[in-house]
Amino acid sequence: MRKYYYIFWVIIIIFLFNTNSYATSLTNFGFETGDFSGWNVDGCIVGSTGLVVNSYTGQHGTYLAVYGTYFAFLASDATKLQSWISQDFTITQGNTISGSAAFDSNDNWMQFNDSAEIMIFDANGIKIAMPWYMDAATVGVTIGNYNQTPWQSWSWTAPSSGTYTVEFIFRDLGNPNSKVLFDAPQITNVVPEPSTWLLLCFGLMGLVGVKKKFS
Ligand SMILES: [Ca+2]
Ligand SMILES: [Ca+2]
Repeated sequence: MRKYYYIFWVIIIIFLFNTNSYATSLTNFGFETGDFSGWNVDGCIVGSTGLVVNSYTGQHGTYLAVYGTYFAFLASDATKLQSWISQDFTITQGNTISGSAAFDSNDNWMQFNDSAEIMIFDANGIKIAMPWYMDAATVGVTIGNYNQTPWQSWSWTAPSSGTYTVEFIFRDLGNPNSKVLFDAPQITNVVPEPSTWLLLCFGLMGLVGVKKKFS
């Protein structure tokens, strides 16, 4: 009977541990508050060029959220042809931040190559990675002029533990007409953190102790 009691608690702890392994240090990572809470929003005039929406219909189809109900929608107006959102996050070496992005190109790319990208900055503000990039020329050549990409996934694996910044940026040249969408940037812990293993071990030792005391 004792043996089963012990196994029961091991299973419970392993379950909790597995749940924790998909935790995220990003706030409002899927934009599910319906706004930009937790995000730094700049260059956008919220309400006209930067929005959190639950659907967007481009020239060739409608997008829905990849995760949950809402996603970020960046556009521009005639006075602000660049907009971006960003957030700091902490991540453990070897873990991955990933998400989805889409681009709706509506400009003559030979003259006005509208573009969007996702950048990762280190704690010193130095750009160290660009896990996703799309522009009107790429859409024009690979899909067709004045066309849109499907949701595309991107990911970046941290070379060392620390605090980084993820930034989604959109540059609209010439007329304000292209659009870019982002959703669900989240951190996946591929390797259990040492502290998690330590907690697990201490938990098991504690349970064995409690069991002995009352047996
Ligand atoms: Ca979402
Ligand atoms: Ca444009």
